[in-house]
Amino acid sequence: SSSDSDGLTPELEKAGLLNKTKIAEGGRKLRKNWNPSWVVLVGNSLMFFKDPKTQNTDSWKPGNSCPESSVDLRGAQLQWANELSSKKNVFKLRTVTGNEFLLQSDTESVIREWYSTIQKVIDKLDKE
Ligand code: I3P
Repeated sequence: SSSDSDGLTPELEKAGLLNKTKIAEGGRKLRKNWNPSWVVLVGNSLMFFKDPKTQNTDSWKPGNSCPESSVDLRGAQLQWANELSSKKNVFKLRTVTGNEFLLQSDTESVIREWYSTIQKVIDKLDKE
């Protein structure tokens, strides 16, 4: 990997485009607002960036890559949640702070890989 496991630079585990909506903030239900999001899993954090295709080019440059939001995966919970959406291939991510997100891909293999990669990080953190 690019970080060479130096113990200081978090490992880039995975990155890709998913559909995302936040459905709760601190346990309070929110109205869904699905949007494509560039999702990056680095170390213990899942970071959400604007879809590079829909934003202006200036805001997607190296060094100008501040995430829209970031989720700490320590203590987080994942579950398949097809009952929570009319879309297929949906899972729910719940943080310890009671923020809930749905993540979705039309491609089943894509969403399965994300689920298992995030679950592995959560499991690793649970053992620490
Ligand atoms: C919502 C929108 C969402 C839909 C949600 C609707 O309507 O159509 O896409 O979620 O369904 O309420 P609005 O734009 O008026 O807020 P899914 O696409 O995940 O089904 P829901 O209320 O049953 O969650």
